[in-house]
Amino acid sequence: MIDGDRLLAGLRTLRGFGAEGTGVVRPTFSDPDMRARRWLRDEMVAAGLTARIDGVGNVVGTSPNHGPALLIGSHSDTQPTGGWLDGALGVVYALEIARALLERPDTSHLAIDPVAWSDEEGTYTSCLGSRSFAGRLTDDALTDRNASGESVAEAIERVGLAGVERARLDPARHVGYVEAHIEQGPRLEDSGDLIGVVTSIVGIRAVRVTVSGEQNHAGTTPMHRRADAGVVLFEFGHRVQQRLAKVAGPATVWTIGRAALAPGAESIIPGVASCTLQFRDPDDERLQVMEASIVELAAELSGRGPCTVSVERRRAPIPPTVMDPSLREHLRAAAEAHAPGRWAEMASAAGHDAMELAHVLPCAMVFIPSIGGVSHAFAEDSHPTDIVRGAEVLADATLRILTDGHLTRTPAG
Ligand code: HGY
Ligand code: MN
Ligand code: MN
Repeated sequence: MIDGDRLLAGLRTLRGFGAEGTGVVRPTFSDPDMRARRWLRDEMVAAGLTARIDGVGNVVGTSPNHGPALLIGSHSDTQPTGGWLDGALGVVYALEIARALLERPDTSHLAIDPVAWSDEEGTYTSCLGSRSFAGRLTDDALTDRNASGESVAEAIERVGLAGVERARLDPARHVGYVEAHIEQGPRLEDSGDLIGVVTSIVGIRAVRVTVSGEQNHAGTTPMHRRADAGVVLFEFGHRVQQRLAKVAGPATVWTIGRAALAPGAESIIPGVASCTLQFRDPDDERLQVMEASIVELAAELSGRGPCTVSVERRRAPIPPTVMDPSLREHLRAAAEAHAPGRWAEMASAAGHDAMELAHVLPCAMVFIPSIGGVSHAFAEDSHPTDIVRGAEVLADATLRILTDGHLTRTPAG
């Protein structure tokens, strides 16, 4: 149903915006990101849709056909040093499926609205675009900043989107959202499965741990007179590993992804030290227990001294998200049709825009294998045959969804 060569060519073109070696550097609102969004908008128009970049950077395509319409997409921004398929795969699938169905006389009446979300990766604030589209973006998020201190609002101004209307879900038109994504893990490749039908997306919590001590001279300050924030942060990092391992389940993960010592000079005892600590699990109660044990450890270290240790949430907790059963049924049928006996149902250990959209719309996701299970790295890759097959599965499921006589709006949550 889809044009595999055109699909792969589109992915390679999108890769070109911010390409570095085999990877991509296309953080939200960067020059390559905005050039990519303009290219996607123009491609959607060339495919016969209307399309625009909205007030938070979403590229939203609208079919010329009346609803019911299926939203298909993913994000086109990347991690600071990202892979070429994370997000991009689902965006180019959406473009290809919208184009292919409009080209065929027997499907040209169906409504597919493709979308490229803004800042799923959280360069400024995670899932910025899908939160906005779902009506879940609060004004305080516009003050969130990227690593160089620019706020969302300042970035929107800088790229010329200030005052541009933000696109919103049309409940009378949109009946569901489906997203294809690389698995970003080793599960499919290890099992030899070619397609993953997502059952749920893990819950995600993230805190910032800040240790406050006393900045002083690294030579003249006797060891017993120090309040070295760095030493306490490293102790926290070591002990939290042990604490969390005790409460972890089979799918629990946690990561200290960023740490800083201030002022960060070789001959100065750090007065302040901080790190991010992100943790994920399919079970929200376990996430609650994990957060409580992190706070408890911080309190113990503070009580012992000589530094104080504080824990603050970096963002509102994201609960586990269950995918819509009826949309999933169509994905299962399409997977069996294109990868008979070689597909699996699985939870997503990565976060996705569907976490936000599932509050207002039935959502479902489909995965293709990642080579070596690698992602969020320049080495991220998938086999071209797997890429094309994934698009065929999503196109087939799209047809099943839009021709399913029982299609009704049953927004989850
Ligand atoms: O971190 C995640 O799970 C997503 O790739 N942003
Ligand atoms: Mn990602
Ligand atoms: Mn992603």
